[in-house]
Amino acid sequence: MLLTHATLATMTAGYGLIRDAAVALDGDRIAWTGPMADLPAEHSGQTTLNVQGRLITPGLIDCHTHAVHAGHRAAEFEMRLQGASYEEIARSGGGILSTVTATRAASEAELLAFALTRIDQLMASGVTTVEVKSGYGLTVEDELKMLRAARRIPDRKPINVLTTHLAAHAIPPEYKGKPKAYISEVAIPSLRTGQAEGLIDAVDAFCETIAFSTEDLAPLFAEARALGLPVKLHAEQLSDQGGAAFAARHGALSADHLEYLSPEGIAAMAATGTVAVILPGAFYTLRETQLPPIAALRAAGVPMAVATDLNPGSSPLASLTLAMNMACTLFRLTPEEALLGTTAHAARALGLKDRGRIAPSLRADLCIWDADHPAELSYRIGATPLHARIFGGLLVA
Ligand code: DI6
Ligand code: FE
Repeated sequence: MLLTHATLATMTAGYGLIRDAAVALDGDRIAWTGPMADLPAEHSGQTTLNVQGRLITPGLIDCHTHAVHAGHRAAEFEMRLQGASYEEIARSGGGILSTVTATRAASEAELLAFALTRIDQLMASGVTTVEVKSGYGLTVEDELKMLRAARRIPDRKPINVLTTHLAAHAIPPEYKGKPKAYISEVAIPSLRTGQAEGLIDAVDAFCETIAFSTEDLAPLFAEARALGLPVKLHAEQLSDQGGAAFAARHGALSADHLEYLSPEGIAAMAATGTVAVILPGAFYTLRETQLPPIAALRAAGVPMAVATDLNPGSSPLASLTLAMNMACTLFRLTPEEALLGTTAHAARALGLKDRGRIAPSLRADLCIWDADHPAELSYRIGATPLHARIFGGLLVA
């Protein structure tokens, strides 16, 4: 296929904007891109789609979601509106643990069906690659069930899925007060089995007073590295636990949330090239007031990604373009940073080198937007100006 008359945001250097551009595809790869005037003759005979000046960007990448889970937590939303905090709800056995109860009761097929609705919503905002975490099973079998459900999503929808093992998300009631035993008896065994079954792309954990300390997590991250799996971490979301620096010491792909990130954490991330994944949906939902240190991350040259954190508790947000809007308005990212955050930098947060930009040999995952400038994607609130997606070289709408 040959796409012509496009406004192209290649995301190769900033927006990498090219007007009157063409993109030639070869199977599921990009073969050529540049100004139409420079189109090599070999591509001019291909099946042509004239996009009539519309904006084309790389397919968006949502690099942090909990899209596989059962149930919802609208009752907690009401409790928070009456003054209860996220931590209070978690400590009284609600929060993540209420989703654990619902997820344990669901079958793999049910979890897949629940996820597909959410995946449809993400795709409608332009997502072509999504990361999905486990973390609501908290037994070996239930964690594997979540990962298997996530891995089945691409059989049903035109989207790429990367799966992250997040057994260290919360301490289940049967291990209350025994985080180290939970890590050695559930988290590590589920990691080993999941890796043996080829179900895991990365390992994540929740480092927080209501979850795990860096000391609890050290054996899990050591095991991940022994298995050759990259790590990432929910760090400094509600308090500064030194999580980002701990993650960076383990060569983490990303540290995520980061509202309470310290200067030392920023320096550690900058030194290892760890991506800062910012999650404005959780900030918004929890009415957090501590802003992540965006200006300092920018000054230190830490790449920033933006994701939905789609989950039933702290971020029931299923639009990646709305996450971009929130990142700009709440956190003062520029629209260019927001789009880099859902393309090139999101790919990096997942360790992917074959997508997130428009350039020869990369995957032909693209979005065609009813927009003429990329800033429009962040500027609109809850609008989905998506015209069509191209997934693996095929027009999938
Ligand atoms: N931080 C979050 O924002 C999500 N997980 C985490 O560690 C919330 C998950 C939930 O509340 O269900
Ligand atoms: Fe999360």
